[in-house]
Amino acid sequence: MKIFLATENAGKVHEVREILKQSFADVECLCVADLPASIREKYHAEETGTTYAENALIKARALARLTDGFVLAEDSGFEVEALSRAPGIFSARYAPTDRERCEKILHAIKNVPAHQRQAQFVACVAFIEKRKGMQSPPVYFFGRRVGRVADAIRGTNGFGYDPIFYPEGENLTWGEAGEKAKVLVSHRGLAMRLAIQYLIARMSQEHKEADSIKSSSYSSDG
Ligand code: ITT
Repeated sequence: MKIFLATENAGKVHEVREILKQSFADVECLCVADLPASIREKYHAEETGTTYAENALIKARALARLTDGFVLAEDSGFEVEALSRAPGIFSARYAPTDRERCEKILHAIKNVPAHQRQAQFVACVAFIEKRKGMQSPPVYFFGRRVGRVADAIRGTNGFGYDPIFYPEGENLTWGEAGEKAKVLVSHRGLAMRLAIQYLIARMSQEHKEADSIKSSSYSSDG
């Protein structure tokens, strides 16, 4: 089975592939970077939405314009309570690099005490199917993981804000804990697991439809 993933973020690609591998033995997950250059250069997804869902759909549609099949896109963000849930949908654009983004958050809440440093990661996965040039309506899946902001950058695993995030109940940041502790239970992992359940149901429906077409053509033959 082939799934197209509308993202240019290598960290997301890695995690989504890990999650898909847990459910499908034969999945091939192609992201924007895997497409031939002549197609890749036509991928433009300007994130002008005001919600995660709008941005996820913009990305999914941008890729579905260039290919047929199952297309997934994901928009996510880091929301810090003490910053009125900023940076939120602007998480990727909050500062130029991952490290600078983490430092900017730490600086912005440097005087906020530990018990008021709540934060959460949020993800929205959009799924569309493109067949014979037609895009299906989108289906959305959401995931959220609550926790708190660390006092300093801790660990080098993961990407983005992972080194400053302690998921609730844990005493290692995602930067320290490593991939196994994060991937399936993260905001992305939770949203993707819902998307996978939907995909499995969708594929089984497709097989049934194909079988019923086969058996009706046998009966009209015979
Ligand atoms: P695409 O749009 O190409 O998918 P992006 O990085 O721009 O890549 P988003 O617009 O969804 O993706 O921005 C999400 C940002 O939120 C991401 O760049 C990180 O800074 C942060 N983020 C999301 N999920 C994260 C995670 O699991 N760990 C750390 N930071 C994360």
